[in-house]
Amino acid sequence: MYTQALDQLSKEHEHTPQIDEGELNARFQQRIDNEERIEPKDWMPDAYRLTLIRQISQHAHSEVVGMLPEGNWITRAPTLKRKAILIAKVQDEGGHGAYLYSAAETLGVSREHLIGQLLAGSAKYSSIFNYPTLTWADVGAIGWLVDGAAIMNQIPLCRCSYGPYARAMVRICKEESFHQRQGYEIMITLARGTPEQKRMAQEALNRWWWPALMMFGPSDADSKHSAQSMRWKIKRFSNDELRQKFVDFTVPQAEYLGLTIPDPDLRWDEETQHYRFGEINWTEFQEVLKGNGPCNRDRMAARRRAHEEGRWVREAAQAYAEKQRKRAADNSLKVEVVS
Ligand code: BYC
Repeated sequence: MYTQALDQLSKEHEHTPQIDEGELNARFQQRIDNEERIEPKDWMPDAYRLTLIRQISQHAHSEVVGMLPEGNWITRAPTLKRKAILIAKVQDEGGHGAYLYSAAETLGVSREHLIGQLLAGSAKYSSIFNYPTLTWADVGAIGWLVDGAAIMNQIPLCRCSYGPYARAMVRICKEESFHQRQGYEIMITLARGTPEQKRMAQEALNRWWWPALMMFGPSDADSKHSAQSMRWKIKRFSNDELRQKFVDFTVPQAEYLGLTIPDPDLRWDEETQHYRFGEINWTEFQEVLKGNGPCNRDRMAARRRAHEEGRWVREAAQAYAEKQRKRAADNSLKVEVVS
């Protein structure tokens, strides 16, 4: 539907040569500066469209691949209540993927194309989901740290300049905030449990702390897209700003749990009123992005298998939709003949 609208729009522009590209760009930036929302049928620079397709599709892929590490624990959750909550959380992530693919489609790209890129291994998804969930405490640490980092990054996206992305983020953030609480509640239970449970919680924190900091992306000096994305108000804060906010927010939570952040350089800085933290291992980050993290191959294999195994569902849904469409067409024909 939107793809047709975009075709129509570009045809209209073919017939309005009096407005040159520079002028269109200037007007577009003015709208952004005035905090106006950009909607699918509005004119936008190709680079803006491509940046959004890149970011939104990577985000959608992250949600879908993000179902795997936790999904791994559904059959092994310690109680029925924990199992029901975890199933609901994993389903939410699938829903987030669905809203985000829809938001990307408003930019004139098909969901099939984007999923094809993921399955072919040519699309990125968040580095964090290439780490293993070794114990139940990892499910708690993911909720607390990974969803906590996700909220920090995604709340500002609710004010992103592109309307469909911003609107999708509102509901996603509400759900992520519930996810973060359920993870923290698992951590509280473990931290107040037996010495063995507390040890599990500490080990999970040790495993997830640094990968959670990497979720925010490369440092500002190495972030190739940040400057332009901030001018377009797709991003409202830089990677380092959000990472710092996350550290400031999370360290007191670890203290409340009685757990130790695995960073010997972590300290409160009175002068800046922020926590200072140690150097992130950017070599590890780059390796994970290249496909060499601990679970990259497993994650892709699991997604490809799920896609194949779900083929019959997609075909059945399409056949049903076709049958409904034919029935509706036949009925409208009958109405015409009668009248
Ligand atoms: N992992 O110039 P930069 C979730 C890439 S889902 C992998 O700073 P940008 C959840 C980046 O894409 C969490 N790749 O880029 C789900 C770029 O590569 P390309 C996902 C990364 O876009 C289930 C290159 O590095 N959240 O929370 O300005 C269960 C240079 O980076 C990463 C989102 O997707 C990474 N960590 O900023 C639980 C949020 N970081 O495209 C939880 C939306 C960077 O040039 N996305 N790269 O090949 C964003 O906010 C931004 O895209 C980023 C990166 C902050 C991630």
